[in-house]
Parts: sequence; structure tokens; C-alpha cells
Amino acid sequence: MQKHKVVTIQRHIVEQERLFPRATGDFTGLMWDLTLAAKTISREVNKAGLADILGITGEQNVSGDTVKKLDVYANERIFKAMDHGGHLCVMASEENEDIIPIPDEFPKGKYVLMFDPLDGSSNIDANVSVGTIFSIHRKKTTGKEATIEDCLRKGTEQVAAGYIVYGSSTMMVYTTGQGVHGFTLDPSIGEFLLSHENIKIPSKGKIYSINEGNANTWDEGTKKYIAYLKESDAATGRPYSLRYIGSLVADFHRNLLYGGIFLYPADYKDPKKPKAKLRLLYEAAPLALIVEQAGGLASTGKERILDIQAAELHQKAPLIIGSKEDVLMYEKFFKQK
Ligand code: AHM
Ligand code: MG
Repeated sequence: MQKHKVVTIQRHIVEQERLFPRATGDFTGLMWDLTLAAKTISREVNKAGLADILGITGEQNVSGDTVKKLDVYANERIFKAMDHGGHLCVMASEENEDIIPIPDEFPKGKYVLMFDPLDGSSNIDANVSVGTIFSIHRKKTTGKEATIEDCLRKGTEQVAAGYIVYGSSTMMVYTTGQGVHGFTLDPSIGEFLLSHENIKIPSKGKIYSINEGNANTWDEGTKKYIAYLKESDAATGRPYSLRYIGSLVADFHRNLLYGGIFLYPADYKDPKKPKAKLRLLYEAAPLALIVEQAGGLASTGKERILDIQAAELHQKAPLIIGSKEDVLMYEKFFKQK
């Protein structure tokens, strides 16, 4: 007899949806479609290095299709898996300049899906983990067709958010506001199985993750904070260890499990025009919902990420995210500068 019960992601989603008495099953359907896209992308990511050996690089692959870069492939997979289910009214992707309407021939639903199809894709050739990030909202406008207003939202309005990390194994982590749950793909049966129930991030970590090559562009607060983390002080667990993969989902996932802080502060080369790198709607807001549900925090240094009202589809934001005590300490330094 097996000791633990095996819970597939589908069963878990259905059980979560039952917590809402008026649920229609629509959300379960949406997540079902999304897991299918995740499995397909996982398969392609896992065989990325075989392309040369199998002779499918170059202009055309074996079936005569033009070979696509994996991020473009992932973008299309998600769109094609999600366009016809009748659950969505509109999508938006980091890869597309404008909102992505649902084709006319398919029914429209009440949900909005925003995603980064393959974050960190510049790492793929070196076999480094990459990920997909998603954010789900309810339609807000009342007209028949969804508009950009349905996408320009505050993170607090998210119905669900999650990511898939294509690493030493493929994992999907999601929240619907009822805690954070992680599922590992069992490739032999093609199912995501519950492996990390109710993830909680340690309240303080020993890891910091930042691109130190940008140190010259940081504001004074960030410079002082990073210097502080490197000082020796056994009582406060310093120095911290630096771990930076350069692949947001992988860096975030590790810190979520072990505790720690990830920072992508703004570039202050021109102090009047600080420039952030990461996208609010596809990267910062969904990970912020996850980290808060796990007991952590996500901030720009002075503002809670989930409270930012998006004004543009590709708006960027500084992202400081991780263990609660670490993010609070960063905010102190940032305010002092
Ligand atoms: P991308 O969306 O073009 O892949 O860029 C986002 C990535 C993140 O995964 C990662 O955290 C960051 O860019 C790394 O940036 P840098 O190379 O500047 O450290
Ligand atoms: Mg990205």
C-alpha cells in the first residue's frame, strides 16, 4: 500500500474550486488548459539540446515548419491551448505588444490571462532553468468585448497566479489566494503531482540574489543594503550567500523554498529617470501574489508591488521580493538613502 495519497493537479484545482460555493467549473477548465500548455513546453525545453543532433535547426524542421525560437514557440503554445476553451475574454503576453483577442469563432469567458511564456530564455542553450509565469484576473469592463482596461490592473485583483519552472524536474506552483501549492511533473504518466503542499517562505533567509554587475547603477540605499549583507555578524546571520542564476523563476523558486531575497532595483544612471527592467504584469505582480500567500513580501523599495495600478501593458517595476524580514530591512535602507 502506498503511504501517501497521490493528488494530481486537476484534483487539487477541483477541490480548491469547491471551496467557492458559486463556482461554475470555469476556472478548473482554464487551469486544465494551462497545464496542457505547460507539459508541451516542458517537452520542448527538455529536448532543446537535441535540435542540432537531430538536424532540426536551420530554416525548416522535419515536418517542413520553420524552426521557432523556444520563447516564440512557448508563446504560441499557450495561446493555442487557451484560445478555444471559452474561459478567457482576452490575453496579454510579454512577447506581444498589444492585447491578444480571443478569435471570433470561439466563445468568450470571464477570465483574463497574462503571461511571460518563457522567462530567462537567453539561458536555454546553457541548460539553465527557465520558466513560464502567469496571472489571472476576472474581466472588469462590462462591454461585450474585453479591452486593454481588463489587463491594466492592480496585483491585488488577481484571482490566481503561478509559474512553471523547467528545471532538473518540471514544477508548477500556483495560488488562488488559498496558500501556495507546488506540483512536480511525473513524465512517465504526464501528470503534475502534488509535491509541495502549502509552501511557506522562511521569514528570514541567508541568500541574496542580484546582478552585482549593475552595482554602479544602484541607488545609495541598495548599495548600502548589499554592503550590509556582506558584513560578518553571527547574531544576524551575516554574511549572506550570493546566488544568482539570472533566470527569475529559478531564482525566485529557490528563494521561496530556502528563504532569501531577490532584487532587481531600478537603474539610477540618470537619477531623474530611474529605469526598471522587470515587467509589472507578467513578472512582478504574479510572483508578488505568490510570495505574499507564502508569508513573504514584494516591494519596489517604497511601495507594495500588489498595490501598483498598471498604466501600460509593458510597464516595468523595481522588484525586491522574498522573505518578510529581508524585504522589510531593504525598505529601511532604501528609505534612508
Ligand atoms: P526576459 O524576460 O527577457 O527573459 O528577461 C527577464 C530576465 C529574468 O529572468 C532575470 O531575472 C533577469 O532578466 C536577468 O537580468 P540580468 O541579465 O540583467 O541580470
Ligand atoms: Mg521575462
